[in-house]
Amino acid sequence: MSTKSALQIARAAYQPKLPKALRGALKAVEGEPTQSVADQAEVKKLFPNTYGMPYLHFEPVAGETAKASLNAGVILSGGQAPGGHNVIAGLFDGLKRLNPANKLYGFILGPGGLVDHNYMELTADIIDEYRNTGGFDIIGSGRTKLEKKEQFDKGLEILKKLDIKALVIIGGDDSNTNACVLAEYYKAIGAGVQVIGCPKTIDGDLKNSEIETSFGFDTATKVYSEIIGNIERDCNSARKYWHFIKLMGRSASHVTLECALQTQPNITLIGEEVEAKNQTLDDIVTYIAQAVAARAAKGLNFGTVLVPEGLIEFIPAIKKLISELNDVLAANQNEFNLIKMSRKIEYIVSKLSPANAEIFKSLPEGVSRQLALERDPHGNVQVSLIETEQLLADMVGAKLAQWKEEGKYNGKFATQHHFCGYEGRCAAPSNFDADYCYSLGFNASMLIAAGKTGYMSSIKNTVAPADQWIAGGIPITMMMNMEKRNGEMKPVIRKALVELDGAPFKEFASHRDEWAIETSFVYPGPIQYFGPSEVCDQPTKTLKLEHK
Ligand code: FBP
Repeated sequence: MSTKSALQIARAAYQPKLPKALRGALKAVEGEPTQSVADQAEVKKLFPNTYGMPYLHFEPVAGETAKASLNAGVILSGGQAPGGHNVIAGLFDGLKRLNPANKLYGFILGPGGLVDHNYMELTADIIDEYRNTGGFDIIGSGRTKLEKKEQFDKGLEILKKLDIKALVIIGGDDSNTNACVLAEYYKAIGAGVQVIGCPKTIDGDLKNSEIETSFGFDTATKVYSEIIGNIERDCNSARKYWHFIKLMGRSASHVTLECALQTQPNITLIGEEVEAKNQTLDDIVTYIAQAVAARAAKGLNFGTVLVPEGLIEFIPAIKKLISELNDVLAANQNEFNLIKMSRKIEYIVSKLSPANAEIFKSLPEGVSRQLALERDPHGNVQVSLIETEQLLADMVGAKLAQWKEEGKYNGKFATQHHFCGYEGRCAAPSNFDADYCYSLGFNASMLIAAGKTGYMSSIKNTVAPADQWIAGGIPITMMMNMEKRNGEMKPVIRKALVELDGAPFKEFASHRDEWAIETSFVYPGPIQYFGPSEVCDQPTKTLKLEHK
């Protein structure tokens, strides 16, 4: 029996669209020199060889650009995002167009594959199996942080052995920070290896004027919006549950905001707003309970609440606690590692300031464990493991029970909980992501051919049809600032959070009071891969509102 679905077979034949500039011979046109988004002096000092490089874009020229052959390597880094396979397919096709003798090697299971010399050659047969498919399974992904000179040198050994002259790192803000550090180091020692980044993450928080969106955001938000729409329709049919739906997005609330714009739920929490308004957990619970009570007064004992995964980190009091926890853990790492598991929490409480110790002790055990003990290799709190949706539903239930006793509320409140996260990260890429990713990868090969290093592949004008997209590159140092990590100031790419004066948030804010009380649900349905363009080729509402 075939191991492929009918859609997979039909989808394999899809030919992603490319911008005009990438279809034939091209030339690189350089723009103005750049500066980092903040802390210019510090970032410049740390990146003397790759700081301040100019923007560039490609323009079509007549003829063909033949190039001497070269080998390249590719790494998939961090969380999966739909379209990663197409970045690799675009990179492969671009390299082959430059010179059919070019070879592409994939490092297995993320940056660790480079350090551990775990790799495979990606041949045409392998690439063809993965065109237009979701997932990162072609070579796997991982979260190993590249930060030590020994790792860079170990990596260089295998790059030299395979005669690899360029490495493409496909990742989010942390992984592209790695790419930039690696580019700087290889340039400083004259290693002869270029490093190019590609903007990946479903979270949508790796963007700026030159990177309009990170890949995977389009597909993931469409998958989640389909699920939310289905839940809304069930909710509006049975009329007996409030559904609390947590959405992935480690820090920024872009995923939640986009899904809200697509599905018009009753309540949507946006972490960035919670922080700006200095809200407490109780403020959030009261806000939800008020909407539940207002709908109950109209006989509507059902509804939907969208909760961004990173909410907890935006609540100012908890943010302060996490920041002190980070310092405590960094300063006492050796002692902390020697302490028995059962005594770790007690140890942390003893080191915290009295105010933070009180907040820490007041949190449910699962949440305090997550904040203190279970971090990813970049030191991030693993918010996907914190059950915020359950926590909020329980707290809203308790508040409503209290209001009932006080005669302020007389409805029914039964809840269901959902987490839309992993189910969206490996979906078959939408047409937008299939085209965008292929272009990002193809464009990366052109940046390699142009001799660039420390650049991120950039495809702009993405609300226009693909042939009008603008291909080029931006220096990664441009996106950097200094932030505290593990107790030390480090250069990192600044995350793009939801802007409260940006068009997507304003659009949402202008409707939310009505959505809270009325039932204004929209049911987007599943991603369509074949059919009329207005159904199949729509970019996200966020992208359209940001680039009207
Ligand atoms: P990236 O930033 O690496 O793209 O990953 C994003 C993400 O999907 C977050 O939304 C989520 O919090 C996290 O990965 C989950 O991590 P893991 O896959 O390690 O459980």
